[in-house]
Amino acid sequence: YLKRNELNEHLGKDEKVTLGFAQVGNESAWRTANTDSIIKAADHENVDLQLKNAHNNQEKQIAIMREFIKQKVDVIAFSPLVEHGWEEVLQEAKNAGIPVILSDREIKVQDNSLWTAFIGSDFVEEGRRAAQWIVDHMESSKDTAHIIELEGTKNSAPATDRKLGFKEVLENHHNLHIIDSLLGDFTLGKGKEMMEKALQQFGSEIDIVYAHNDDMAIGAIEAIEEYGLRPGIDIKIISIDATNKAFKALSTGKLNFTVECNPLLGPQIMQAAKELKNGREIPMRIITSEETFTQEEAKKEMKKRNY
Ligand code: GYE
Repeated sequence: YLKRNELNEHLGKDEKVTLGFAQVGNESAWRTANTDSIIKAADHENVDLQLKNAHNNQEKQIAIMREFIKQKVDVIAFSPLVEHGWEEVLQEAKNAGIPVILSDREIKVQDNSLWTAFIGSDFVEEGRRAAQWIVDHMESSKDTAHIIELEGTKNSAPATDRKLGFKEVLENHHNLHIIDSLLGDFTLGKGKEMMEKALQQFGSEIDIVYAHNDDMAIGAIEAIEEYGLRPGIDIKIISIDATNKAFKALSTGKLNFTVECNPLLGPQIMQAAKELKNGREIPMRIITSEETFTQEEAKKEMKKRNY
């Protein structure tokens, strides 16, 4: 009888892949949808998935990757907490002959042969889109607007790039000022806490909140309501992700705009893992296409959005 490999070859089928996935944490609704997508896609694609969570701790994430290397998984994928500090563990994976996929967040390393592919979004573009909405919705181009920025995890690719893209557009509009940038860590709780702080300091001087994700925007909405102002009216709010809770807030007029960031990366990750396991080349950067949503558009799309 034929052994499994031979049988696969005989049938023209690929070998089963073992994928070690080091998820970054549970910080947001986006992340929950992302994790679900990975689990479902692995199941659907018959991938042997080892999924571990680093709870937003880089050391933990590195330790998880080392475990995967020890286990000799076929492919490692991870969503890097921050951009720097991965050289050592990636070199270990490379020495062990294990290809590494960057899931949703990019990294900064000298040697780009340390990773194989990135699957995710263009965060700089997301930041630009958020700022463009403000530019397009200012009553007069001479009106000044005071903006509070709620930033995601410090030194993470989405926080750095969403800030960059936003600032790039603002540079041509000197009437739009970021009066403070506060670290909200991509969580609802921290977003709320930082918004409370901003309100204490600036009160109704604040015209706009730019949140790097929906969860922090929802936190800001709560803080603004408790402060006695109307979110979406007295203070405009824009965010990134376009999750179901953002659609709800848009439909009730409490959020003004959200820029989509697609968390459903599971199918592409499984596809890439299979290709790598079977010795085929894959593109280095796979960027997902995305939309933006106004209050009217959110009302129409809400039912279709199940994360
Ligand atoms: O936008 C945010 C999450 O890395 C794209 O991380 C991801 C971001 C996402 O916590 O909600």
